[in-house]
Amino acid sequence: MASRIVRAACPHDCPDSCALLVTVEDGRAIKVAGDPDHPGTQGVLCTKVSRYTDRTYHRDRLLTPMKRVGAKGEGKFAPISWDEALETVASRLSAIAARDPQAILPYSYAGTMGLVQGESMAARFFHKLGASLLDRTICASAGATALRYTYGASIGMDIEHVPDARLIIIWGGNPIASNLHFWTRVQEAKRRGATLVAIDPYRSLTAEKCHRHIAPMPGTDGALALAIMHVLMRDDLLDHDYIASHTVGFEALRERAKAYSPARAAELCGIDAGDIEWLAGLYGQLAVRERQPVAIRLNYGMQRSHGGGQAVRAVACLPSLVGAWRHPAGGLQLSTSGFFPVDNQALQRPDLLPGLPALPRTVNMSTIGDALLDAGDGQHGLVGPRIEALVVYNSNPVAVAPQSTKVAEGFARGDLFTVVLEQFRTDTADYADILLPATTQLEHVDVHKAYGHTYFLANNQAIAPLGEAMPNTEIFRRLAQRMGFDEPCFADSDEDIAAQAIVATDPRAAGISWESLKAQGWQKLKLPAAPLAEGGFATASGKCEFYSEAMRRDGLDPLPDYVPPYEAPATAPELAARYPLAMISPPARNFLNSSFVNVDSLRATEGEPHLDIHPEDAAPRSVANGGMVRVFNDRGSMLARARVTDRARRGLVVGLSIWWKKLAPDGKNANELTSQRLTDLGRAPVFYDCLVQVEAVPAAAAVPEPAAPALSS
Ligand SMILES: Nc1nc2c(c(=O)[nH]1)N[C@H]1C(S)=C(S)[C@@H](COP(=O)(O)OP(=O)(O)OC[C@H]3O[C@@H](n4cnc5c(=O)[nH]c(N)nc54)[C@H](O)[C@@H]3O)O[C@H]1N2
Ligand SMILES: Nc1nc2c(c(=O)[nH]1)N[C@H]1C(S)=C(S)[C@@H](COP(=O)(O)OP(=O)(O)OC[C@H]3O[C@@H](n4cnc5c(=O)[nH]c(N)nc54)[C@H](O)[C@@H]3O)O[C@H]1N2
Ligand SMILES: [Mo]
Repeated sequence: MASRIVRAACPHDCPDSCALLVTVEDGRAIKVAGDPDHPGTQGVLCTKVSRYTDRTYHRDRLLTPMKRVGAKGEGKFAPISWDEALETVASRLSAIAARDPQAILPYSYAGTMGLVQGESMAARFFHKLGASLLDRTICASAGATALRYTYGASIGMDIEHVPDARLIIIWGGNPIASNLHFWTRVQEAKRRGATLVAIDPYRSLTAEKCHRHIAPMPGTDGALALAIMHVLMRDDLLDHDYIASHTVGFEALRERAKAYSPARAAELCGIDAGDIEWLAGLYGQLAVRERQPVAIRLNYGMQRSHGGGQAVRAVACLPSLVGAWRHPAGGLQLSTSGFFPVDNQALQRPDLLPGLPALPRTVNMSTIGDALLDAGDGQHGLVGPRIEALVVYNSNPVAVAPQSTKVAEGFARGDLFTVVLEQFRTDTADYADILLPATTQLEHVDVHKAYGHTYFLANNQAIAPLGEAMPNTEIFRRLAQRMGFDEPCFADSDEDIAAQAIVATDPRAAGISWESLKAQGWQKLKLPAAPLAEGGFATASGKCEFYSEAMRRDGLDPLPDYVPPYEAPATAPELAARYPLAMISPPARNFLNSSFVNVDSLRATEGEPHLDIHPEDAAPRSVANGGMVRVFNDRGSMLARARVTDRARRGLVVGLSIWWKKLAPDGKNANELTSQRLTDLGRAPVFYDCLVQVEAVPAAAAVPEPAAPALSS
């Protein structure tokens, strides 16, 4: 049998961006493995992507264009030709654009992280059209904004050095589930004697394997970080040289931190002051007195509350106070994406926007529910005309966007023209007027950067597209042609686009090109081992800005502070009286956001939607382990199977996510409960700033069958 190995890249939204080796036999992909030579991947894949062929060859793959024949949301479609599909979309969009192109909104996120199948041809198309711009805030913008003000970009330490760290603080992350290849390195550090600390309200798979677990209430990390600073300053555990040479605003920060004694922070966070003293003491002692590497893996958990931006800013200041950046294995990593010289101008062609400098309006993806329900009168916060057409690709907003009752209500609008490009009939696809079949990663070309390491990766096409599926690029290329867009960039092939993605003149990309990547699979950026040892930050001052003049100019608090959650007893006592439990809904290990929920073997491992609740919160509610519960607040409700466990601290309930609504017993998921309020920085969602109440569902009240039949088999 003719067998060959194709070098590819995992497309999913995960810091690990693995290098793949795809075995193809007679035109069929039979195996997807991790590249043993790639230092990040080390030949190991997560359970999800090791079964990637189950995704590509899934019985429910969308393989022809379709039009809706039932009610919106019902999921009834009939196949149509590509010709009819493209003609319908082009003529509807043209008619709307003739009145006001801003009434058209593209909605996309990171279904694929590829630079080609993400925002390249699609962005060119919508720019040329003059459609509304999308503010892509749903995941990382609170922390990215905080890092930009503090360090100038999303940059940090290289995790390949983590095995040398002596202390590793995993702060608001669950790498065993969401950053597996980082965890491998942490285990190596542990074997070499490092101390591991998890800061997480929940005893996650990761937290239980750390030496110490500190469990603050969600959204209180800013207070904890300021109290650590307080101790470092009080006890003079500071790198005075680093502070003098590479930071600005130390005295102002000292004043701010004075207000956060360990005792006060302990009360705000719901933890022991002794834990704060211990952690700050160890961090300062190792870094300053012993000059040993101390690392912080800062993640997304803490960003999803009102004060998520400022919390990241406060934590991000710590390594500069103790000079942790001096060592390759010290410092902090939230994201490495800012290191990559990617040519977004070439990929996305913002110069095609009509009428510069008057840009089209921008719509925040995190408040898509309200935006769709706005009649164009601003009553729901939309600026500008009513949204008349929505084109969704690389995203499943009906499942993943906050306050999804509103999102679904918006998608159900009879006068909204909705196009969805998808691999599967997701909760969102069910609302499409026109549903277009997209290829999976094995069927198209792409080039990838990463946010957890510093390698560019190539994704060579392994197999021909299945059925009539097409890459996103090809769909937008054909639409552009139908709309009469004749700029040469609309004729670029996917390989042309891949070649345009890398800024060849940037020294970090020396020796890296699409041609070399294609052949080698992956190449590491040229960066020093400790890129921030000598400061050189991308801020206006070139330093780490404890005090940010840019923030002051932008009308923000120039110093890090603790911004409490919207929904907590201290800030919303009346609400907390009715809904006394804080709910978080972080990723389940076997799902990738809402991707893979429809892969039977992975869904079987997760079982059904669960709610973890502490025994002392369960008892007064007569909630039994294994019993059904209803979780509710003023926004909505969902059913889940209770797990009575002290993994959830008192006052907290945890519903691992993100379930497809139609595969849940009541057709609902955690986003029925979340709100559309936004973070202090970056206009990001506050998924984990959410008060609820929980009640037992009597066994007699039979659990309804799944709202929609399980997918056809
Ligand atoms: N298997 C799997 N991997 C994934 C994903 C997935 O869905 N599944 N999603 C990917 C994506 S898009 C992202 S953004 C990342 C997200 O992955 P992470 O950065 O790890 O972030 P979360 O999973 O949101 O939360 C991680 C931990 O933060 C805790 N947490 C919640 N609220 C707080 C808080 O206020 N403070 C603190 N200190 N901790 C808190 C949660 O209990 C959870 O254990 O993972 C990526 N990787
Ligand atoms: N309650 C709660 N909600 C959350 C979160 C949470 O922790 N809790 N996490 C939030 C976070 S961090 C994020 S990043 C968002 C994630 O939200 P999304 O980025 O929307 O991620 P997915 O849910 O995985 O949906 C991606 C979709 O893209 C499709 N897709 C994949 N590749 C392609 C392609 O090449 N072409 C096309 N056309 N489609 C493709 C997949 O089939 C999938 O349905 O969710 C957010 N929502
Ligand atoms: Mo994310």
